[in-house]
Amino acid sequence: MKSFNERVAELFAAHEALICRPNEPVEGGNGIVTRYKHPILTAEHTPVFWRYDLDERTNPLLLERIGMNAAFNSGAIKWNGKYLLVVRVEGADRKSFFAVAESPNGVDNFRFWDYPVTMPEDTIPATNIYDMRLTAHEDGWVYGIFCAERHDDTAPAGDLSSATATAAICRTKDFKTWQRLPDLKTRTQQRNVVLHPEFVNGKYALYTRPQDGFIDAGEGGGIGWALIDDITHAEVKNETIIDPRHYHTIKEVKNGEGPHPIKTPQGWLHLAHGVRGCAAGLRYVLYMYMTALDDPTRVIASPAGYFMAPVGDERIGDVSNVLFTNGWIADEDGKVFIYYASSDTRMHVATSTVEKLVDYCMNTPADGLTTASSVETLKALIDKNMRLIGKLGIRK
Ligand code: BGC
Ligand code: BMA
Repeated sequence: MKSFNERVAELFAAHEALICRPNEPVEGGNGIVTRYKHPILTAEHTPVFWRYDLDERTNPLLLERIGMNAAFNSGAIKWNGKYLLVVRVEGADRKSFFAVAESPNGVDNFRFWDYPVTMPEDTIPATNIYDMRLTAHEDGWVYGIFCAERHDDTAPAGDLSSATATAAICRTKDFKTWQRLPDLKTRTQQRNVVLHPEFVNGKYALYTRPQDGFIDAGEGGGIGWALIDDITHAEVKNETIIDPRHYHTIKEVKNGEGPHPIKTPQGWLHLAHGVRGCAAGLRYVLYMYMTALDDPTRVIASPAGYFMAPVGDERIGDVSNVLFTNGWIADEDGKVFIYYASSDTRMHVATSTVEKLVDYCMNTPADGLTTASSVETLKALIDKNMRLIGKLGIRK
């Protein structure tokens, strides 16, 4: 029979082995992004000392006391040379909270800091908080905008599911102490609100996602944009839709900005999620678009279809058929680390470069919105290739 201390040591050793497991790129793919073999964070990556009471007197059987369910939808930032994620960790009790995990190389060895984030409340406390977007703003603060969810008390008695989604705003300079600012004031509910990293006309600028209800985007037409006078009392006064939803596309039902866009010489590079409905429920995929440098609201490239969709094990989880992203990091050398979660369960990384992603956006045909148009687009590429294939003598 192993002693209590031996069993504790085993728990720590197994956890350490999981965290230090090297990740490796998956060969093949479409040339645009490289996926990695292992998820970078799961519930099992949370520290042993979050889940177990390590005192033999109070936990002689060494049972798990606080279950962790998932580690997903993470904000991302490069900080003091480290790849930092502000992870949405969800306990077995269905409450999400934020916790920082850091890696030396962006693809493996992600380790949670010892304590989760203590997020101050706004005047009305939230029941649940999730999906933080991080922005190192030119004003010197790092902002986090996330969704604060509260029960909708106007719902009929007995309806325990109606809720409200509000954009909550906080800021930090060290990821340890977080200052909470008042929640965003807006005409509608909001999820997927993201702070643009630069002032625009001297104002803070937000990507928004107005929605009629907690789930339904309704008349909220897509990804919006709003200029904010005072971030410490943020209010959306005018909102324009910059990337609309459209019938029979990957963003028919909903869409939302992912992390804030990356500035490139060719324009702002955007990563977003699009949702469509089907018999199996909602299907979430990632897509990209670009906007003009001199006018971040003007779309200059809109490649058709999804950029990444769930594959293999990614398809299955608590909310299956979902890829979601709210974090990416562009290194100085142009390498891009895309942090995405699969099926509301685990975190992954995929890598690319700014050059490839801009090429993808600029040169992938746009969506013609009908089958006939898609077939014409396809035939144009085949025609071009047929001439080349003849010349190259690739095919007899
Ligand atoms: C969940 C989110 C989800 C939202 C809308 C919330 O209760 O925590 O993950 O996006 O509902 O379905
Ligand atoms: C949402 C998002 C995410 C989640 C997704 C799928 O609306 O805000 O939190 O990943 O649904 O459940």
